[in-house]
Amino acid sequence: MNKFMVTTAIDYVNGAPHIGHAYEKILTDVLFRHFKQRVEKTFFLTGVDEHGIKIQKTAASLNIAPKELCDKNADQFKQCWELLDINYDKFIRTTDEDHKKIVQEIFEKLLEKGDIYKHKYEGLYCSGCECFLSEKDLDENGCCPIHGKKPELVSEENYFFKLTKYKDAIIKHIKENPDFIMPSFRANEVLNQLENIEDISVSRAKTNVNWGIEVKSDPTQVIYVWIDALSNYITALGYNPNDESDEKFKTFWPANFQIIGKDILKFHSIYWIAILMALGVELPKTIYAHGWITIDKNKMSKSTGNVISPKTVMDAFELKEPDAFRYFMCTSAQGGKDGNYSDEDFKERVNADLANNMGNLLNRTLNMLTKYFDGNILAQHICEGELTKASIETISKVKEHFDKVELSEAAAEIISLVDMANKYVNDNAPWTLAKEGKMDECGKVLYSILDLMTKVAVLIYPYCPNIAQKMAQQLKIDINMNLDELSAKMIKEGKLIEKSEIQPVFLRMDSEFAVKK
Ligand code: ME8
Repeated sequence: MNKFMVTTAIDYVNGAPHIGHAYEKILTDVLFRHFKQRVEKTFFLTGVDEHGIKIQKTAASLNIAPKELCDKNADQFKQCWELLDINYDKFIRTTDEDHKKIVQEIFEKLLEKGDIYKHKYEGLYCSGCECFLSEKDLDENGCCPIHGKKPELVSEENYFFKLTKYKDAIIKHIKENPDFIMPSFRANEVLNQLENIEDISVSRAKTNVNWGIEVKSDPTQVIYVWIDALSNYITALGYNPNDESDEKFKTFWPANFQIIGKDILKFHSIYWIAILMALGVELPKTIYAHGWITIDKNKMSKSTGNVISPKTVMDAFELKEPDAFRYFMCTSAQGGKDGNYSDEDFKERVNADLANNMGNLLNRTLNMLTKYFDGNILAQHICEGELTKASIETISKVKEHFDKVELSEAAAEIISLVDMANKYVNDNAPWTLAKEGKMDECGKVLYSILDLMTKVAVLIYPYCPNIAQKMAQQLKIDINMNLDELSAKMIKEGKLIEKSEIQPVFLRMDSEFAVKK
């Protein structure tokens, strides 16, 4: 792999970011930071989705212009990602002028090709999903099963996209590429949905929806918000349907992973893929659908008042760095399933894994090194043993998990390496060896643990960049190294640390609760 590109869904700006939005951006950032340790050219795209009836209605209810709402909330998303150390390369807003222009061109191209045609239509529209639903999509009360609201009956003359034309090609692509939809259990879901697809409406009459991108050749219509939003993945790179695309597009497209929530898998694995096929653009390598985060096992919703923001959590626990929250989010669900946030689980897991297990081990070992060897690594202590073998194996296992977006599983491998080192230190009791005057043996035990911690620091870095940086400072390694450079015997002979330089990498969290009881 010589380049790596990852994208997130772009969030609707009709509200402030919550921990569900944060979950996705954190997963993506951790994935990105890991691949940055393996690949030279990388690109991370995220942003916000600003058009559509949902934003129009929210702005109207607040008595402000849609653009004002978008500006205010887009800023909140940006600030939130800064707080969480989300290291994106580009933050796209669908109100960006260059995005709007290319979306218009994409629409015209599909019209020209005959893949878009005009058609009179009546259907049930859910503004929450921003899509038409059929009777069989509704629950027993005639409501949208995701948003719990009755869809509106809409009758309009719209433009339609010939989705059905691409049905067989999409089915074939999914069947022939087992990594195309991840986790693999979601592929069947999509294949089932494909059985019943129809052509989709891709514009709305401006008289009904005016907050959107106008159809260039027919200003009475605005482009359907999902066509606008999905196109962001290529407009952000400077794709041009009529002319040569920018260097960025040529370098980074197709994306290696497009990370989205399970609720919008249909839009990504069917609609988006059909659009790309129609444009003759290469398909992304993998669409990865993550599960949903609940709070205390309840779905987050404005009406129940349990929507919490990452800032609320960070403030409640007086966290200055987002590492603990990032770590918790990545370990809160396995294999693309749903996860849950609770204050108790958060506190318990990060205290156990990051403070007691990882942080204390480093702290104890460095303190012993200063106590018995004045912080020096002696040539005769540099050795390879069972911990070296386990560390090197862990690097491969972590890589394999990341290849499948198994971030919780990869973290578990790192923590189990730390567990092994904790057991090793207790079994070998360097303090007893020192008491008995077996200084060479003692030095080797300490070396083995410290050298293992270099692997732990680099592997945990994508999850906990600040903690890892503090570990690296004390172990005198460069945290920005490539995983290929991470080998045995990273710690060299000579002075490693002064007692005054030793600092805890993560303090146990006590205190408060973020979720109102
Ligand atoms: O769907 N847990 O925007 P959105 C986990 N604009 N993920 C969650 C979540 C939760 N509780 N709530 C939301 C949209 N998400 C469109 C996307 S992409 C071209 C356009 C995830 O603000 C959700 O699954 O409703 C989605 O991936 C993302 O947050 C944005 O959701």
